[in-house]
This record gives sequence, structure tokens and C-alpha cells, in this order.
Amino acid sequence: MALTLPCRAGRRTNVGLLALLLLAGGTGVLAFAVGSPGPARLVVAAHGAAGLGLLLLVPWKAVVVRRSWRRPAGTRGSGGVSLGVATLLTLLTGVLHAGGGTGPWSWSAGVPVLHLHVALGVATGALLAVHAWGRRQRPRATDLDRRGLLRVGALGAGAVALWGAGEGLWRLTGAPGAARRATGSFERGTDDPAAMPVTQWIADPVPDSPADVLVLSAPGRQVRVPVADLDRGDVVRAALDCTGGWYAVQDWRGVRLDRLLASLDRELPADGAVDVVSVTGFRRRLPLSEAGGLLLATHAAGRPLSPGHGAPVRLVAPGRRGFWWVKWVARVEVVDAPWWLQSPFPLQ
Ligand code: HEM
Ligand SMILES: Nc1nc2c(c(=O)[nH]1)N[C@H]1C(S)=C(S)[C@@H](COP(=O)(O)O)O[C@H]1N2
Ligand SMILES: [Mo]
Repeated sequence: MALTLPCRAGRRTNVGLLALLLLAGGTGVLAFAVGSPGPARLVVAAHGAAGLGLLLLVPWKAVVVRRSWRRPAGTRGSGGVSLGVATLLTLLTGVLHAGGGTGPWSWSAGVPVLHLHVALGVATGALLAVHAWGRRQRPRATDLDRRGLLRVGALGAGAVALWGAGEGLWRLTGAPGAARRATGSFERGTDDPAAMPVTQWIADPVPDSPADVLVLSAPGRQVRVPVADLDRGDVVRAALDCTGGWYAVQDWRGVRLDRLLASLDRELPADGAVDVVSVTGFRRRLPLSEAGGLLLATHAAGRPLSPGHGAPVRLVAPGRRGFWWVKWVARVEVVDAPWWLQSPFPLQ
């Protein structure tokens, strides 16, 4: 049989695709975890490059696929076609989000195209696991010899160039994507809280009767603070940046968490953490050392929070993604435990 490609090259193509897919998945999840612009820019760029870099291997993969179709039916694996389709749809929705932003593609039927992208990305991961099972393409030492490294370098450079070409295209064409934040989010409702989407992480309902007293506690001590006493005039300007792909900057007003915790009148564990808990049970744990930068906000842009946006009081966590900004706060609990001892993403 006249092969256009030696077997080694086929294995290398598969290893390359696997590496890029794993990198895309990993940086995708990481993109949801980082909030500060510097690291976010790096992670998001790596994510775009890894995803787009898959396209560079399509011509080689096409040869591998054609070769496999020449084998008798029973000896061929399955699941390849659905994996290929899922991967391409994931790529397509990723690019649509990156370029289109608030256009009709992104928010039609109320589903941000980014949610579609993440769902497709997860499906791709599952299909990949099925597809790669039993067809291990083991990396070899020679993959990273001089020529191997050159190949990896060329693929990486090509991937970054593709990503750069995309960024250039959004700028040249004036697409909304040119103005997106480092996290990839689009501006919606800055200085106009009423124009911000009301977003829940999963399905938290807007509570009928939010707390009118905040319960503040530390080991061995508890203080009840009327919510009406929480507007102490502390103002923080910060971006609420939802993983759904939008962000809004507001002047948030209320009380700084460190000032509030002072009313506990206790020595607090220096390396402890603070649990911020909603009446709905939704909760996040943050390092106590950050308390000076956190705000319990009762107002946005000079107006009391609306019920959907967390009235009467919500957390403002500058530099952290939206899912940290607990709405309808009922309890603030100082705990002598590390902040990272929790699920990295909320579970409700
Ligand atoms: C195999 C899986 C995935 C592939 C191949 C993929 C690929 C892509 C591509 C090509 C883009 C467009 C980048 C650009 O044009 O600059 C993109 C954007 C994005 N993806 Fe993924 N992705 C995957 C999974 C995920 C997952 C699991 C998440 C989150 C949990 C995610 C989050 C994002 C975000 C936030 C953006 C927007 C970034 C930006 O605006 O540049 N992706 N993805
Ligand atoms: N109690 C509670 N707080 C929550 C959430 C939630 O589901 N329940 N969602 C978070 C997420 S994912 C985001 S992006 C912001 C959205 O805030 P907004 O609805 O005021 O725009 O609230 C955060 N706080
Ligand atoms: Mo969110």
C-alpha cells in the first residue's frame, strides 16, 4: 500500500492534537478561574492559540483519517467523526464569541454563545477520552530531540500567529471583539446597574425575603448587624466580570470588610479565611488577608442594589470573577481554615 505518510508522522499528529486539546481544555477552565487582567490575558491568549492551533494539524490528520478508512471496517475505531465535529463546533463558537460579543450570535435566545462553547468543550473532552481509550499514542523520547523540538516550536509559533491574526482581524474590521476585556468578556452596563444582566451561577432563585440582619461571626463570638447600618460610605470602583462573557464597572458603596470585621472586637487568625454566605446557601471562602480590598455593597452607582443584583447587600471582590461576588449576603463567618479548602467553582 502506498502511504503518503509514514506511521511515525501519524502518531506525531495524534500526539500533537491530543496535547493541543488538553492545553485548550486546561487553559479554558483556568480562564474561568483567573480574574486579574495580567494573568488572564496570558491564559486567554494561550487558550485561543491552543484552540486555533488545532487547525494547523487538520491537513495531517486528514491523511491519518483517510488511511484508517482504507482499512477493513472491523479494524477501525469509532467515535472519530463525532469528536471531529464537536472539536470544530467548539472552535467555531469560541471564535464567534471572541469576535462577536454582544451581537445577535452571542445572546440569541438568551444563551450566550460562550455557554454553548463551554458545553461543546466539555463534550469534546468526553468524546476525546472515549476516542483515545485503547489507542494510546505514547509520546517518545525522540519527540523532543532537536527535530522534535523544532516541530513543536513551529506548531507553537503557527498557533500564536493564528491567534494574533484573529486579534488583528477584529481590530481591522472594527468587530466588537476588539474591545473585549483581558478575560474575553464584553462590556454591558458600566455605570448603569439596571443594564447589567442578572446572572446566577447555576439556578439560585432571587429570594423573596432577603436578610435584614447580617450575622457576623468568628470562633466563640457572634455579632448581629442591621443591614441598614452597612452603608458606611466606603466606595470601590471595580469590574463585575461574569464567566458568561460580560463585565460591568460600577462604583460600589457599602462597608469595607476589614472595617466590618473590626466590630467583632477579636484577634482574628492571621492566615484564616472568611466565609461569605448567601440566604440561598450559595457561599465562597476568601483569604482574611484580602479583607481590606473586599466590600459589602448596598449600593451601585449611587442607587440601592436591585433585588436581582443582590439587595440588600452583596460582596464586591475586585480582581475576582463574578462567581465570587456573593449576592443576598446573610452571614459572614471568620474561620480558622485555609481559603482554598473549597470547591474551585461553586456547586449551586
Ligand atoms: C477542547 C476544548 C476547547 C477548544 C478547542 C477551545 C477553543 C477556543 C477557541 C479557538 C477560542 C477563540 C479564541 C480566539 O479567537 O481568540 C476560544 C475562546 C474561549 N474559550 Fe475555549 N475552547 C475549548 C474549551 C473551553 C472551555 C472548557 C472553556 C471554559 C471552561 C473555554 C473558555 C473560553 C473562553 C472564555 C473563550 C473566550 C476567550 C477570548 O475571548 O479570547 N473554552 N476557545
Ligand atoms: N447567591 C448567589 N450569588 C451569586 C450568584 C448566585 O448564583 N447566587 N452568581 C454569581 C455570579 S456567577 C455572578 S456573575 C454574579 C452576577 O451578579 P449580577 O446578577 O448582579 O449581575 O453574582 C454572583 N453571585
Ligand atoms: Mo457569572
